Amino acid sequence: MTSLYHRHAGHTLGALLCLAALPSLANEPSPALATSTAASGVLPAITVKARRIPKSPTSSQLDQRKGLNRLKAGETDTTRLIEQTPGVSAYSAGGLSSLPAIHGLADDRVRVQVDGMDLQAACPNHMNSALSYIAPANVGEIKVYAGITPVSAGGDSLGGSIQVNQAAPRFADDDDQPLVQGEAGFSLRSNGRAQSSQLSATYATRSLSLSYSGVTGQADNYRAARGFKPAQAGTEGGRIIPADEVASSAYKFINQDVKLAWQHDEHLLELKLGEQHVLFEGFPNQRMDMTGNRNTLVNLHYKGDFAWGELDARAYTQRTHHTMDMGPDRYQYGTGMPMLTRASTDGLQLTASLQLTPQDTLRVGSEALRYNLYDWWPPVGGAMGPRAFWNIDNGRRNRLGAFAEWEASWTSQWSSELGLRHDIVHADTSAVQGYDNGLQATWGQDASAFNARDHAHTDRNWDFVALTRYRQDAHETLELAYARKSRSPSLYQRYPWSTQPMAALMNNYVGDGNGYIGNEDLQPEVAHTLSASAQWQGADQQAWQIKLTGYATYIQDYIDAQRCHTGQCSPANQTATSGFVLLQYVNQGARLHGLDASGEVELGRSDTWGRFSGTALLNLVHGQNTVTDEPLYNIMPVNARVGLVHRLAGWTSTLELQGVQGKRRVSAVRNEMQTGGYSLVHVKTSRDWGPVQLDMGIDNVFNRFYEQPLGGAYVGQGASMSTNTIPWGTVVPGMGRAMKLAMTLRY
Ligand SMILES: [Cu+2]
Repeated sequence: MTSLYHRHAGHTLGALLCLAALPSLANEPSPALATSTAASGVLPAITVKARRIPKSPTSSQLDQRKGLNRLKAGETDTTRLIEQTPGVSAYSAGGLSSLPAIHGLADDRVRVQVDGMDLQAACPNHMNSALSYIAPANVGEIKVYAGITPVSAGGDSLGGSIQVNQAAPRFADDDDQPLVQGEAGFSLRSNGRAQSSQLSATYATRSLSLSYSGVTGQADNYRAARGFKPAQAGTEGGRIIPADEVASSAYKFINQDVKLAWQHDEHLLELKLGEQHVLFEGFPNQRMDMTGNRNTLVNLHYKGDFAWGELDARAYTQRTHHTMDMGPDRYQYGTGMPMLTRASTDGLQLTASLQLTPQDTLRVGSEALRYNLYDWWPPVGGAMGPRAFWNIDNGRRNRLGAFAEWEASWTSQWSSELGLRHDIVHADTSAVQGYDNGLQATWGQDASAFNARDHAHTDRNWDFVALTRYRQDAHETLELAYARKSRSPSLYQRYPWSTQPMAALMNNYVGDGNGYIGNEDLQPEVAHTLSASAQWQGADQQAWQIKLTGYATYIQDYIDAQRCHTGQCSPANQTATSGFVLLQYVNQGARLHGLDASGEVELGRSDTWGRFSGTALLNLVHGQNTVTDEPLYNIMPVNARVGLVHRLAGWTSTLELQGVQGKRRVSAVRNEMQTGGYSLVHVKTSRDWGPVQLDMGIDNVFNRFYEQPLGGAYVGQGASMSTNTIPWGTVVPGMGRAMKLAMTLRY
């Protein structure tokens, strides 16, 4: 019997039927349980009615069957893999690390788990975001909960959850013949001369599996479709940067992973070791670049099936050393401007799923997370010395959470989910200092004011989810849900303390070029979301399907920003209607509502011409600050994609039209820039011969110029260290035409 985790075999049907009766969270049979039960050769004698409840319309899963391999080809930014998932958009950042947004809530407001680990950025600009730690080549599966997130996948987050996992370990079918598998591939992109390559190998017996994978990639700065700023040198006496070149957008990285897995009967134990080294990553919407990031991960995971249910346990640890400085396209000021971050994350998770009755599943779990951050800027002389500037010294943000989730299947049509979760989030930090506390007006006063107060904060957050699902028949599923979700402020919202403009400018993770100052009095954000979804599909799922989700969220104490009016902030800063400004985080309120629609329809099929289908995706989101009555910052305007897909003899070809409305609703407090509407055409084709996969494509076929609505302010070259020494008013443009080629060999 084929063992494991990568294949559903037909003769595990008995086990699958049993599982199908258990309305598991994702409503998908667990291959682990299925195959290991079958592998033991004895199918349990359980009499149940197979009652398969369809997947929730608000969750999306991307895997090999859904064309993940084609999306991955040539991509180096994992967030971009989910850009076509309903409800998802992405803040632009560096070439490896866009920040995901779900229903207008981005970054820290989305819970991101990489291989089950809660990772977070350790940088005042969020350069090393959670998803930047896994290269697309290593991704085996992505699950996105848009909006309503079960409490087991939530906690300390508002917008939704993204779970990205490597491929499950593979084992040999029998003892005599070990499994030897591997993959090698490369990709090229014309724009920015990007290239990447990957290599992976697995050796496995029936019970042991050992894998290695390495991915490396690099790119030069990319080009927009036309000039968008004057051609001039970026650094003192440096080369002239052409008018269409997006400075500080190059990157270079190496990721390596080793995985060891052991299986015995219904038990699986996995140990993953990962090391990521980013040698350089430019950030055109930040005032500095990442000049190095070393990240080490150790991830131990156990999963077992017992008579009473399933147990899942995980322990992991992460160490990050991050350095920022002025990249080659910026002023060096004679000394550069080093900024260092060191962070550690340690996590423990334990979840048990209990099958109370054939109709009821109870899931209980607990999680502990310890996060520790040091962020300091070594002295460079002048007013920036003789000591180091401590932005956050020994910042701590620890979390302890527990949840219970009950899924019940009432009739063959009605099912429900109820979840309750409690998280205690404790944050604290040590005293700070400026470069020279003797310079009272510049560093000393702000530092003294910060050091005079207590920095410990303990938040007790409650989450609650209630969901009911009605499945009319195989063709129609309706879902109605309410969720209350809470999130405590991050360290970078609470603790950055300096109102000195340069220091404040360094604390910015939204890419708008402004400076930000923390606020110790912030309260946790609490979101109330009402969501209604429907999914309809034809008898043959390939014939057609439509998914619709409408939602409304009200967020109490939403953390927005107000103009800084204390310390060194000038009176002019409070009234400026253009230019970059200094802001301070503040609790206000927000209301968001929107609609995601997606669908697929078969247009025609013939033996000679193959199969034609059409795909469509539409996202609408509207966000308003309820205190200032202003639009929220960085809300994606109405956007749609329409695709024509052709499949014939192993070829899959796509012609796609992407349309985005202009961004007219902007946040005045941030002097957010408007962007114009645009439409782009992309084509690609992929041929899968089994052992060989070939991908070719052209993005932005007609080389249209466009401003990215979530691209942020262009501050990628020149004298980026002071507030308005670089021109305000330029949005980071999207990439001009790019030809792509990727080839993957599997053995
Ligand atoms: Cu950084």
